[in-house]
Amino acid sequence: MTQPPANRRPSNSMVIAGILILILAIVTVYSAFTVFQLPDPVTEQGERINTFYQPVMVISFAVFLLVTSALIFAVFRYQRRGPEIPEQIHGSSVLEMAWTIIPIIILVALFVPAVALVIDLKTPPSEDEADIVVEAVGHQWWWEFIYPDSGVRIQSTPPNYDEFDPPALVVPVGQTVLVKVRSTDVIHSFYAPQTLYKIQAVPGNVNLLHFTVTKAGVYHGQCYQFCGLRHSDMLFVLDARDPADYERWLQQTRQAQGLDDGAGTEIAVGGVSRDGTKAE
Ligand SMILES: [Cu+2]
Repeated sequence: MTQPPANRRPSNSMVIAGILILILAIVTVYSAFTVFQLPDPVTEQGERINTFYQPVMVISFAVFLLVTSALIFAVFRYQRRGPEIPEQIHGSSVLEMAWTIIPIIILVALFVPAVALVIDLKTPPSEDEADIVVEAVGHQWWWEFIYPDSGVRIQSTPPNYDEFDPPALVVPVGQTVLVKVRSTDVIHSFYAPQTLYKIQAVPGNVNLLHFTVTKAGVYHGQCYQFCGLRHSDMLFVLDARDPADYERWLQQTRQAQGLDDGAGTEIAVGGVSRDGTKAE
């Protein structure tokens, strides 16, 4: 079964290698454009994360494709066909420099923007700088939202799971929201996938998360840390509205919760007035 040396047609094994590499390339490219895409970001921070993620994914997939293709090629091309020992090569300065320097360049090029992004995400605005401050409190097993400026509380008691309507974290579009995430019992994780940034709710700790929603809409959210029997019921929605709509909702909710005097005047609990300015 030895191949004649002057055979111009590729050997069967090289045809198989070529087919495998082609399948690998198709699957890799298809995956990159589909299952490896992030949810559509709806916050400024999420858009920044996605902008960074795309080149990281392209580089990762290119390296994966290159290395795996080379491996498949080597397995088929250099399989043992006879008793003879192939040419023995001990080291190549050019190759070794290349596979050292190129990864260093790639890693440094990714490290710098990654650090800048992480610093940005990990540097929340102060409560005065933020337009809206909300507390997200994890309970076994529901989320409670508290608007400390106005006293509004959403889902302050355990929900009726038989007719469960996920509590809404209502926020205005285009304004900086500071979420103070905490827990009253075990560790939970606060995440609306389209923000692309999750944070844990840890008992005894307040973790800060900030975002500015860019597109009005109602977005799915849930607990992402297994926290007990009804973990899967720990749903919420991020309801992002135009600022005027948000103010209307806040006013109506204050009235419904008996926090407003009903006469349309500013109330002593302080907080957000009807025109959106913050009372100090
Ligand atoms: Cu949970």
